[in-house]
Amino acid sequence: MSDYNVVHSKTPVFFERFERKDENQHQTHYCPGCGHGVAHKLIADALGELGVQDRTIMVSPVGCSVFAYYYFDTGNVQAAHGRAPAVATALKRSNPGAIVISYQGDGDLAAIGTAEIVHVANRGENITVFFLNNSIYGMTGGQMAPTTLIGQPSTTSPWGRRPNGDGFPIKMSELISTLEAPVYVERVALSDAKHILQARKAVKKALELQKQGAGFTMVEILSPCPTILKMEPTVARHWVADVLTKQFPLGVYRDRKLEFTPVSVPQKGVAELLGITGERLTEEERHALRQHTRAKTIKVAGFGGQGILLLGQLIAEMGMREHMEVSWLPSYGPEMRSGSAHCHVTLSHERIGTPLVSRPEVLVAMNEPSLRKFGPQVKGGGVILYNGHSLPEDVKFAGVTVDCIPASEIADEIGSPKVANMVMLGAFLTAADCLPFTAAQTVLNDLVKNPKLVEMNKKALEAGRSYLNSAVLV
Ligand SMILES: Cc1ncc(C[n+]2csc(CCOP(=O)(O)OP(=O)(O)O)c2C)c(N)n1
Ligand code: SF4
Repeated sequence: MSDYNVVHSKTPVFFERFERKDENQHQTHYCPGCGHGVAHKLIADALGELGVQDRTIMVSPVGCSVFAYYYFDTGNVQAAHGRAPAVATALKRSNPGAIVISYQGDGDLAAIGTAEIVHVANRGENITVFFLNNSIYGMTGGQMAPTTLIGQPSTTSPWGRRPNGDGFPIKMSELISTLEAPVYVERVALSDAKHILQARKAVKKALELQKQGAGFTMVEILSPCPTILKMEPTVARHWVADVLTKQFPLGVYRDRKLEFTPVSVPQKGVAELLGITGERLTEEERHALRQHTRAKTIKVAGFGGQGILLLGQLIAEMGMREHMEVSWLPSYGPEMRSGSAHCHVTLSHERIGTPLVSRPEVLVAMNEPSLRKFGPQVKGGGVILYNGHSLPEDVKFAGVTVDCIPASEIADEIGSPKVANMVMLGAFLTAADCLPFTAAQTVLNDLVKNPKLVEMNKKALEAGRSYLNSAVLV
């Protein structure tokens, strides 16, 4: 009988079950013997020991570890390939109290993301980067990485990497530690128990330094990828120890105090920084003020030069002044004039999750192509406002209200084709009934500086409203 108990327990920093494929919720998606799983465990243990799980945000990359968010019960953000350090910068600056981790593979960090990592390190952002160097692109099946060794075959260098043409392996820890700002850079290896213990210490130290606000920290972790290297897991580990560490020597490359104060962000909110705070309202007051507004998702579309984006901006501005949550997302082609342009606008009484409006409740279509393109996306019960006397003969929409307003003609009569968007705004406010008409007049007074234009715009606004009202009466 043994005189000790073996206790297998999982740190609570990992989810109890990994909510991925039904039958595999007790295990990760990593191959047997992969270093990612070990690295995850070291990070999770350190977060638990430092008591920072609840304020940690993990930025996972594109690569085999793209699913890190299935495992870490922390904040999680998935970044575009190579962009994790830039995303981590934004997260840290907007949440200075958070522990922010950028977790990246060697393809992610040292190829497509070279610019991001260099500049983030150079600015001394107070984040921690865990850089998994397995010498190859794992997820995509074994292409040459910037870290691939001389002579090492890959699917894109089956003859083995040759300096002449392929360049030399990039030593990121050495490169990053030539910069002034980083405070701690160490390279470790997941090759055997002794080295994994050293890696554990390095991981914890980097996070502890971030917790103290010390500055930029990075741990490069040499890691086995048995699948792509076509090795048994134990052989892959030996390979890391015997071969990979020869090219990438282990050790501490930087460990010092920062000689300047790390990036400190003013603790002011964004609105305060932009000088647009206005009065501070309680949620009840805000609620009361929103009584005469209604939430709406809107798409405004047409061609460049028709004031499409401005029309969307004005609607968003009006909503904001009515104490609503708003978003405005433009989309336009490379041409400044006559290319297609559209914008997504959301007016809401709740915080907005995404600025994308793929099923609008209201479509303002300033030309025929945008009517044909976006009309079918309008939600049942929604409204289409079309710039024209009538719909083209072959266009029909079921379950939505269609109002045709010859806005361009009305604008010509007023004196400028440019105010067609204001005619449509007048019609929009009447048909969509989500914002008070007076809101538009106030916004125009404040935003349009030329008094002549203000008058013309107001006329156009009124004309749009009257046209729609009279059309409804007829
Ligand atoms: C913009 C973009 N380019 C290329 C890809 C394809 N891609 C996905 S993962 C990857 C490389 C991943 O290698 P690495 O960062 O070393 O991570 P590993 O899979 O080895 O952990 C590439 C090139 C992509 N997803 N997005
Ligand atoms: S391919 Fe390599 S890096 Fe990716 S999960 Fe498998 S062993 Fe790990």
